[in-house]
Amino acid sequence: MAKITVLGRRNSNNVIPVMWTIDELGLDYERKNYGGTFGGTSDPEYRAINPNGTIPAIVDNGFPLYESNAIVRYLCMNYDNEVLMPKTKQEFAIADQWMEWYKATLYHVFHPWFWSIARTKQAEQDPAKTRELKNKLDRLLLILDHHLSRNEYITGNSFSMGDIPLGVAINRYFTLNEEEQNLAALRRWRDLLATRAAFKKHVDFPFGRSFEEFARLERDGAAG
Ligand SMILES: N[C@@H](CCC(=O)N[C@@H](CS)C(=O)NCC(=O)O)C(=O)O
Repeated sequence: MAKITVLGRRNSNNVIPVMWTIDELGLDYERKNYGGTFGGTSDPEYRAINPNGTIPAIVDNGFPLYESNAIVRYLCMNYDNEVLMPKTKQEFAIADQWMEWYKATLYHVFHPWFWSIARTKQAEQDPAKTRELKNKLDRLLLILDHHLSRNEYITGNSFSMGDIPLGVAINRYFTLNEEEQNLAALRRWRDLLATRAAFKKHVDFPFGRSFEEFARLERDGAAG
């Protein structure tokens, strides 16, 4: 089996799900640093692979692909090891539904909220705006919490690809909200995911809980 090339820095919210997936599937890979302080995403060679100039992208035996959720699904469909691929078409549809819900609904609130506290200098933060975003985010997360109060994992009893992209975002949520008392089912699920070796390797590392910490991590080369 040829080596898969992943293009993207290791601390990106959208690269991490791809790395987690590759590890669960036991695939041979190399990762090249692109994006953030590494740059490279405007190079013509990169744009030929991903004309959006965003990370991640992969090249699998000459086949280029971008959009992190699409990459996760492609890898599962192509290299299923009976861990990540949902067992039935309906379970696949549920996993897919939640992956889409993450990108199409949650991300539009999660990302500005995350940016407002973890990627904005302390002096430039707007606490009222952050609170408003957090309230919106928590209302959305109640929907996922309700689902997980009745299901051990996203598709039911088994871990699957559906747990991966959301698992990365929810881990960041709880890392930034250690005192959070609500969303108990969501926390239980995050803690369950955190026991997986691939989670420990690709998700559970400092991502920078503040702009200042992020800048320090970047300086120390933690992104690569
Ligand atoms: N919908 C895209 C979003 C990709 C995206 O926005 N990636 C961010 C990183 S999380 C990016 O490319 N940022 C610019 C950079 O890192 O240079 C996906 O899921 O792959």
